[in-house]
Amino acid sequence: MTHALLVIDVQNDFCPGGALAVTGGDQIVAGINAKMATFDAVILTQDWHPAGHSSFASTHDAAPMSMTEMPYGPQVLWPDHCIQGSLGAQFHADLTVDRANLIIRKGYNPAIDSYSAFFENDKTTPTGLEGYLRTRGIDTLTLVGLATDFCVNYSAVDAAKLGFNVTVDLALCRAIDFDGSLEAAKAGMRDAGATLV
Ligand code: VGL
Ligand code: ZN
Repeated sequence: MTHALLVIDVQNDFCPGGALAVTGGDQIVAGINAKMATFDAVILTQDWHPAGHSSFASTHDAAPMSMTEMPYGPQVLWPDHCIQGSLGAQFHADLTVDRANLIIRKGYNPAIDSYSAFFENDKTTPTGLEGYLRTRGIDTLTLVGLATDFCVNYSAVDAAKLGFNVTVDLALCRAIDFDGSLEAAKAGMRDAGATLV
């Protein structure tokens, strides 16, 4: 077994004070750092949107957290967040970024959002992470980070569908929890075959 820690989007905009703040998002940083040493590999994801991204409410003159229909399906319209090069897009200052073997950026395609670390929201455009994991012989993943009900959820479901052994450490995740999204995400991750601890 080769076991990687996949740290999802521990960035300033998802922490208190950020543009899309997740309650308690900063509380998981020390615990994530402490875990890193016990894994064969550490991989970070970084939400990385161009200004004017199609997932931003401002791009559509719509209200943040409203829904829209994209060619690939329904899409939540978010406040502007994690704009490439901005302070909000940087990792939380206390995250031990130096331990990362790989940093994978996602959401850079202007027309398609990307919650999952594996595929954009069209569910077909790959990020390349699967190839990295397979060529390194990594077969087992533990997921932590932000937000439980969006990017952690989509990443865990895709990883399980791709055949990786997946554990989600909920104590080291925090949720947006919007419209029942957290309970739905937990059920969906379990259904996909992920283990929630
Ligand atoms: C995320 C909404 C938009 C996340 C990213 O990291 O969960 N959520 N972009
Ligand atoms: Zn985003």
